Amino acid sequence: MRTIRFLTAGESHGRALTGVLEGIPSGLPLCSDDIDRELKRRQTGYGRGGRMKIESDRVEILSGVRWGRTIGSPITLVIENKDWQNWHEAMSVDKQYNGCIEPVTRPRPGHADLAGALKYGVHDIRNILERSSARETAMRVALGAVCRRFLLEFDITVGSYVTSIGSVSINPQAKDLMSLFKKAEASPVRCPDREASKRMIELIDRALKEGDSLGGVFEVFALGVPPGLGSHIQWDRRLDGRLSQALMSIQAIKGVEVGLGFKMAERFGSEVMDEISYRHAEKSFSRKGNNAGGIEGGMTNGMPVIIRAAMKPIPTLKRPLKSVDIITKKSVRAAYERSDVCAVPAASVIGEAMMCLVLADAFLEKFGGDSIKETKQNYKSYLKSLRGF
Ligand code: EPS
Repeated sequence: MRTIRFLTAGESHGRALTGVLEGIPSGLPLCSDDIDRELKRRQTGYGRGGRMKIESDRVEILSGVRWGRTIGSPITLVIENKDWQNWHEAMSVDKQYNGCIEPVTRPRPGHADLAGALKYGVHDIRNILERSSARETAMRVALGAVCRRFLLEFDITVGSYVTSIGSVSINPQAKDLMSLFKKAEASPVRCPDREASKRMIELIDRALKEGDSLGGVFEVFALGVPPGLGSHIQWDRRLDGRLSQALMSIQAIKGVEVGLGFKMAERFGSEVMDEISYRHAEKSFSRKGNNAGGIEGGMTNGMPVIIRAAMKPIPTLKRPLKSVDIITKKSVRAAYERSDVCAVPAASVIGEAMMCLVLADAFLEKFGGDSIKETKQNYKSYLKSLRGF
């Protein structure tokens, strides 16, 4: 990331999650409702465990905003963990509580547990799992919501929908991404197809009954993105690479595709390239299809940006898999603490947040500006130059 930088901090059962976001220009209207709305979207979704009944995430803005507008300084956000009241001794920073809770010694296959314990030299896996937990994504969504608010000033909107959970999948053909999004917003599993939603819910119920878990696939899109974000000139400037990294960094994501993705590799070139035409009336180039997912040569091409991500099933299983106790070295079953059965609907909202963070960064890289007014002037002049191209 270049113009936008951010860090998150906080443990899953610690006192709070904290985030610092730097690079948002001054003058952007921003209030906690803009962020809380997104936090709420992340918390809904069929298949979550008991924790979501405890948490009702709300943000507090600690810096970077004055009288409802950003002032250009780092924006600090805090989300308190309500579950902290049950964990304040077990997760205390104070050494007097040392040993007040049994250490976690049975690593879960597929989780960060064992690799983290080996790497950080700890014999209590809690020191690893507390930070590797997807609880951290609440803060990513909060930071992404600030970027979403920024993108809105430029009529860029970001949405998502779930296309599969376990073996139940849909192949959305609709060209109107916004209508898919609206339907997904009304579905408990964020799937635009009502029939498939029902089957997904049934499958989640089955997994719950069997002490198992499920993954799935979701698509994130951005509308209104101008051509020219990202660049072909260097590997780390390519927007598809930057978006892929951002999506892949979400806990449990194992695959990312841009546009037609892997399917493109199965076809002839003549079948998959999006042919170019020119609309004289509007003085703009256009495409019939969007197999490229809005990105060519690492740059946006003016079509909707579409990226797809695959989430593996959650590794915390009620019917635990075989593992080894890291102290006794004896064969055991992995540890189980309350967990989600399926978090794909939530992951799609997190995917939107990551898309917002990357697009805001690429947008500011291209148009600059220390105030929203300045960024808007720069943007307007670029759009004018495109019409005169
Ligand atoms: C998570 C395990 C569960 C999830 C948690 C992520 O938490 P707990 O162990 O406290 O029951 O609910 O997700 C969240 C708390 C959240 O806000 O998304 C894990 O191990 O990754």
